[in-house]
Amino acid sequence: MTMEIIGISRSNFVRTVRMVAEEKGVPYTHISAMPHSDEVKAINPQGQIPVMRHDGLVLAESQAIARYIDTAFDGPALIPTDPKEAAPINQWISATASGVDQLIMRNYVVEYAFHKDEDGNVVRTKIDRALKRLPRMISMLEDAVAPGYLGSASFSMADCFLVPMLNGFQIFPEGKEMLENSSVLKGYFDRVAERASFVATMPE
Ligand SMILES: N[C@@H](CCC(=O)N[C@@H](CS)C(=O)NCC(=O)O)C(=O)O
Repeated sequence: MTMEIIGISRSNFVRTVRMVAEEKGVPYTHISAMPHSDEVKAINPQGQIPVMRHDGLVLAESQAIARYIDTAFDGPALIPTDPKEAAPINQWISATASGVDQLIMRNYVVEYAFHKDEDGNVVRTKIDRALKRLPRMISMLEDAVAPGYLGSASFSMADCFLVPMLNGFQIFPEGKEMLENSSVLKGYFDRVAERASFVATMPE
């Protein structure tokens, strides 16, 4: 059975696991479904996307799905097999999927996109708080991508986690400005954005 990746294309974590599948050359069907829809809750009672179905296996959590795709199929390894080379990649997968996602996506991008008052204006409380903390995080990421990719000189699964977040970040004004003022991070983003896996997973 062809693997099914379930969740709307606008979700950064759905894009991450789709990028992993694209990088590996693994065929999959993308099924668009909102968080908390019946189709998603049938697999993940928490209602979060992405979820996945493959060959009798149903799975939630982007890290678990990405690691399954990376290890169950042929294709280039997205986490090095050498433990010392894998360690920083695993560190950055964990950091992006937790703290970086929380600040960039939940407290900035998602607030901009979805948190509106009754007149349709963006509610800026969390955004303004996030803006105070974002420069430090952007500076940390700027240092982390200095070798060429996130924590490494080679493309890896960690980049599949970070780049969909940066893509959301640069849609909104302060995010765009911060990225443009961070030349190393911007160069990194532009480089990864040229990859076929990024182009093929563009949100609809
Ligand atoms: N730990 C989860 C987080 C997934 C997540 O936050 N997905 C978002 C969309 S990008 C979602 O489903 N949000 C709805 C919610 O949290 O209720 C994972 O890594 O898969």
